Amino acid sequence: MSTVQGRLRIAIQKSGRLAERSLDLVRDAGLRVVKGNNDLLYRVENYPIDLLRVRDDDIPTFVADGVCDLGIVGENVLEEGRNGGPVAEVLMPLSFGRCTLKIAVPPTLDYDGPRSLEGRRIATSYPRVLRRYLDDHGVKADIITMRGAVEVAPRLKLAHAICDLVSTGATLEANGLAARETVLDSQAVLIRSPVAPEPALAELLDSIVERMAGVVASQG
Ligand code: PRT
Ligand code: ZN
Repeated sequence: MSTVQGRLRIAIQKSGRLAERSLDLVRDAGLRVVKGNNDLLYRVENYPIDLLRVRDDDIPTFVADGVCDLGIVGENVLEEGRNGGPVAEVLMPLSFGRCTLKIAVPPTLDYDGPRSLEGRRIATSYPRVLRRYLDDHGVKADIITMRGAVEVAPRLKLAHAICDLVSTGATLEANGLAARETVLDSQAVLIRSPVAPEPALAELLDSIVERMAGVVASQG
């Protein structure tokens, strides 16, 4: 599908925490990005490449299905999206967008390891990743899925604990929650489609990946 227009497609987050750094990486790799006449698509003027600007949650599927050839997304989103279908290949970590998916609890919950979560209710935006973690630790707990504002769930008595992304820890602290377990360490990664591009674009794709690797390496 990516090949119908004779152009490669790279999926990046439209706006949010990864958007700017993703665009920087593309530019540093030598791609001259120009805004198209719509917000969704930016064009690269010196190569047959388009940037598809979407919500980060859509990126793993677009790349896995071959709608896009490359993508930049957080490992947390990639892990949550795993559903037994085709998967994008992780080419390299990008050293930005670092965060950790953690289980955090209020001081009122007597905590002594994952077993303390048995029979409890945990609010999260990452139900699949959390379920795998709980299964691995032999813990049976109820998961309630929230799209945002997960950190307020204990105060509203919606849940006994939360499982959410943490970077500075300020959000947990502001909500009187203490981090107890690390479920997943995450950063942005470059992913590649399992669907091959049209032959005329294969070499370009490899060279773009190589240049991005060079940029990442030079940033130490
Ligand atoms: O609109 P779209 O769906 O594309 O964006 P989004 O709202 O889903 O994601 P966005 O832009 O918030 O985050 C994009 C990616 O950045 C995430 O998927 C992570 O890979 C990465 N990232 C890095 C983070 C954080 N750090 C982070 N701190 N994503 C979210 N947070 C949130 C967290 O959920 C919590 O609410 O920030 C808060 C905690 O931050 P601290 O600093 O208070 O600990
Ligand atoms: Zn999202």
